[in-house]
Amino acid sequence: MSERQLRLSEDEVASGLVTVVGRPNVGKSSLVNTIVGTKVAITSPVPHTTRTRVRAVLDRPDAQLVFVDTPGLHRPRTPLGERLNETASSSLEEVDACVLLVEANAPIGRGDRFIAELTPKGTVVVLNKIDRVRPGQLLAQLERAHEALGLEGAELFPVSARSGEGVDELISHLVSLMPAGPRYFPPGMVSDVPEAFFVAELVREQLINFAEEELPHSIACRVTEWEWPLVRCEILVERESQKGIVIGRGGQVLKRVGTAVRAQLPEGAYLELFVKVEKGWQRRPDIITRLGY
Ligand SMILES: Nc1nc2c(ncn2[C@@H]2O[C@H](COP(=O)(O)OP(=O)(O)OP(=O)(O)O)[C@@H](O)[C@H]2O)c(=O)[nH]1
Ligand SMILES: [Mg+2]
Repeated sequence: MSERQLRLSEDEVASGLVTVVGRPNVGKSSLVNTIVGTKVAITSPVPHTTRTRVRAVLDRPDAQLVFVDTPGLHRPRTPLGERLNETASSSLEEVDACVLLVEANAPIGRGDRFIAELTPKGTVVVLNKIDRVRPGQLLAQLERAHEALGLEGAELFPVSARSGEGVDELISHLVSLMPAGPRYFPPGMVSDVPEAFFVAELVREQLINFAEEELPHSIACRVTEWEWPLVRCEILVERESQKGIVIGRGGQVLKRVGTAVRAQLPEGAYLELFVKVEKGWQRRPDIITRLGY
């Protein structure tokens, strides 16, 4: 038993907030999903998938860690991009640990270093996607990470959010960093994302995966009616021409999206999808706020 555990009082465990930050697309949401063992955040091969802060709970007999998944930090080009950055950087306040995620299979560059400079002292560096590199490459990348990030003495953990390799070691280390405290979330609660918001996210995830190159950023989804099992979800696009792409020939795209989302919902769900044009919403802070971003 460690010294810290000896100091725990009866209702206390190792507990705290762990914020996960990094460039877009490095695998933050995938890692958080793997850590908590269920899908709490949507993921995609396209950058800027996550638009909100998502809290996900890892509850164990000896510990409760609340992971905070954040939007990828980047050089913003739209008011939406600025909002995403604000959400991510404000998530770095008052954390018990910070995970800076970088990729094992891509150069660690200025974008990563910029984020490293925003992180608090004692940040844990995680090299993700090790399933994509050979052992020799991984060693070289681990060496480069220290230098490129400028985080002298930072602990480095190679993982694969996809295969789960290295994730247990990372979790054990993070548990060891937590102070003693109460459980902040009730048993069984795995995330703080409201159900309706999550369904809208599932719709957006499918659209990102089906839609064409430029479209993902232009799509926003929101549930407008929740009369379980009836769920009505509105899909916003920015231009009239994008409406057709989202609907697809003969409604094919919407149909595939609906089927894929329903497969992830409790049986009997009846999902209605509508497409609406909200001109240039990415550049309109009032709409960005209304969408919950
Ligand atoms: N091969 C491999 N791919 C991964 C791994 N982790 C994530 N990915 C892929 O990387 C892409 C991005 O993953 P996300 O989890 O959405 O990345 P993110 O950092 O949350 O991205 P944003 O929300 O846009 O900032 C997806 O296609 C994932 O499937 C991994 O360990 N190995
Ligand atoms: Mg994400």
